[in-house]
Amino acid sequence: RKPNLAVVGATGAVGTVMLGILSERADVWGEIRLVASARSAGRKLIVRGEETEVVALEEEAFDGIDVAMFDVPDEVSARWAPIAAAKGVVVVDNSGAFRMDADVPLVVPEVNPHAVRVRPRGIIANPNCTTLSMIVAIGALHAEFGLSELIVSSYQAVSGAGKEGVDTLRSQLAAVAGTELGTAPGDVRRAVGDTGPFPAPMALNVVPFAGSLREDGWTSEELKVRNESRKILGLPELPVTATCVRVPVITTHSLTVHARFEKEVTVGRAHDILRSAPGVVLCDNPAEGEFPTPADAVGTDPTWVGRVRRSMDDARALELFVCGDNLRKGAALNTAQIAEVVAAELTSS
Ligand code: 11C
Repeated sequence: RKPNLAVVGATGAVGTVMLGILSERADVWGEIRLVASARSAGRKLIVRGEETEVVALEEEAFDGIDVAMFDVPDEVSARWAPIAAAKGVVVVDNSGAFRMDADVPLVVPEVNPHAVRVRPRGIIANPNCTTLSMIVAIGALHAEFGLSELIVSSYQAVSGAGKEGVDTLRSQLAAVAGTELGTAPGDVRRAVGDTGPFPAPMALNVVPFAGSLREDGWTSEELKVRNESRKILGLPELPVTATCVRVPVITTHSLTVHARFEKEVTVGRAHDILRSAPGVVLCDNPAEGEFPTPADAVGTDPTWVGRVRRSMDDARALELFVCGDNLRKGAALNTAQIAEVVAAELTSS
């Protein structure tokens, strides 16, 4: 029989994208049960073309379920994922609650699909969207050249901060549209007023801070990029430096990447690798104005890569620009891909 799936957090920003993805992809599921907070229970949502009633998150919601995807805040996953796992459900969790747990694999199916099989807690973690927006391309280059250092800067979309982030940018853009704001210190800040979930205005601005402040001036987001990249690539000592910046883009994270390798690199070979890597699209012809941008990549599945250059002072280093939809590959799509690997395993066993 086909395994039964629960989507926990079905009404949220990522959950909504998930229902679309489950409706588009090859259908490997028996029942799809939609689960959300008691407040959303009773709502009817469409998945696979069928109206489906949302049930409340309680222990019975996992009865008869084989695989559960969690797209909920960290504290909700921390509480409920172990409850589901204790009932024999394989949990694929998109929160930060378990990613660095040594007994929880952190999986990107194009990079480390084998890791899915070793899950002593019955939980598999999905990486943070910033890591996911670059790691498929980096993993492909690592397999060929052997990665020895990563230095990245992110250009993160406001939907990474959820619906509140999107609403904040939209209302700020409305406040500045058609004005001459952005020409005097503080004029944008005064005009937009409340900065919502961000520490500074997002309209007509870039903000060098995402997540929360941690030790020595690093942000949680920067530490996630470092720790998660190391775990996914299986390189626990890899030097990784990230600077995470929020930009006025609705959806699709971008990153500039300086990647240093064990072997000498050429742009031609890097192009060949990226062109043939599953999940990657090479878009690199700057003479014709061809490079990825969030406005073009949004709503698509692959990691888009362009502006590939060999570093001028280092024959072992590449510079790249990557874009990935933070709600699709950065969240819902990768979770769905992991769940499909589990479904194939359950179906064949
Ligand atoms: C952001 N990357 O753009 C974050 C959102 O660890 O899953 C996702 C946070 C996480 O703000």
